[in-house]
Amino acid sequence: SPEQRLIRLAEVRKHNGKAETYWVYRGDRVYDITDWVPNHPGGEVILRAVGGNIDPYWNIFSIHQKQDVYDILEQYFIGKIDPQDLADGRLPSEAIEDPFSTDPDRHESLIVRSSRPCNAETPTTALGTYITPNEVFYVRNHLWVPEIINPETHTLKVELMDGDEVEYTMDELRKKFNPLTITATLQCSGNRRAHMTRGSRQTNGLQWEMGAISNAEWTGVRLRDILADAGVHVDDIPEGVKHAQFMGAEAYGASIPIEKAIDRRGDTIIAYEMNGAPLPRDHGFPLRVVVPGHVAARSVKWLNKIILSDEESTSQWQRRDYKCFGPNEGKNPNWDAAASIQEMPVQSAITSLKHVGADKLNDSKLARVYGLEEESIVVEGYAFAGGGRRIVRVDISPDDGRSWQQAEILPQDEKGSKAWSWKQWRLAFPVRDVNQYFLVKAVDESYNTQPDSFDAHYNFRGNLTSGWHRVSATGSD
Ligand code: MTE
Ligand code: MO
Repeated sequence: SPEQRLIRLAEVRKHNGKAETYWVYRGDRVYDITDWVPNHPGGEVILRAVGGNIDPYWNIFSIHQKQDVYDILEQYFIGKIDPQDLADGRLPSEAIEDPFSTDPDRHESLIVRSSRPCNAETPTTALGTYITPNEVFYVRNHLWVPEIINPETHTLKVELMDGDEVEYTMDELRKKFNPLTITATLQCSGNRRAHMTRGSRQTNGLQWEMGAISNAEWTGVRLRDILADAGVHVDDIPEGVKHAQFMGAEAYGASIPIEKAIDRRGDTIIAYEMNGAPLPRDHGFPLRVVVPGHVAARSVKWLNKIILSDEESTSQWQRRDYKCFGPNEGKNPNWDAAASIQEMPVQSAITSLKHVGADKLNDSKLARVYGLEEESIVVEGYAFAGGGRRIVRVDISPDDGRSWQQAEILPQDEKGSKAWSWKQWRLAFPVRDVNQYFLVKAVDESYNTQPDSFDAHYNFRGNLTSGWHRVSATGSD
């Protein structure tokens, strides 16, 4: 019986990604998972682990650390590691091939929150620019950047409900479909999480300040057109087709409701260019989906497969994260019951305070732009709303909420069917009207606005932080 069978480590190693049958071990138990591989929800990334220990991978892909997954694995149990291979009764610790070694170089001004995987904010000065230059666009990677993908051979597969697959080369995508350029802001659901932590209490996750958001012009082809070409009746979607799932080459995955995928004015595109250049490696080279107005987690990078399905993506980033909870819900909430984040709520932040002293009124550009007549502070920032809802008003208080004024929203030439991009705004206050704290809150065209306290929308994951941004008149927040 398998419980009695002893297997040498060297034997396990032979059943690696190049073999015909695939083995892994977890603890001292060995499994032949050959039959499971085609069913693995995360795709072929599982082949990285075969021939060795699964634990280091499950530490990275933590969705596996639960009973149902252990139960599946147990079905493939074939024997135990031979005690001869144990040192001091323990398995030798196994170094896995460093998947981050081929990550690209990055611009030195990015504010790095974690380096492996790379998570880096746009520097605050660049948040004042309408179009974020590619090299300072924030980077949010859950895993490694897939090794340089050859755009000549890269393909996009579309799997239909009946299991049929249609495949497109990069060349076909460019030639067969009309290109579309949209200006769209991407924002991580964790943007401003550090503000929630400071304004309420500890939250789990990367402690982003206000730079997990950036804006770019994306060029690609409409997902709607690709689906139509693949044989989907985009104007009369069958009842059972509910979600478009996206898979990235490194094993990340997410999905959006089918309505967003096929909406002619929804502008969901399969992009190959960012600000007129091929997508940089960090941002999905050679292909990513851009789902404007939705949380950036759905804009899957290094896209290689789209699956139409009656259910959401089974990835941990759809099912176990990028969800929000009540202030009281602790660290073991009912994940399945919570809705996946899709469209973003209203957001705004103060990105700069510029002091114009009385001595500079005659010779500073700021003083001329604003027609300043006395010592003043110029406040600048961004505002953004999801779902293509336009920002219609930005309210600024120079005195911690006692009085308010409306900022000037800068007009911008934005491309796309709806308001997919952030707005830059600014306003000047005479120093004598300023009292301790500046506040900002924005309003979208549906008159949605932002909560005034972090406690009110506290959630232990610190997702969708959108409380009024409060900044000390001396610059700290
Ligand atoms: N796509 C893949 N393949 N892998 C990822 O880790 N991260 C997602 C999304 N798409 C991710 C991905 C998240 S959470 C965010 S916020 C955005 O990409 C970040 O996009 P950016 O790095 O281009 O700013
Ligand atoms: Mo994100």
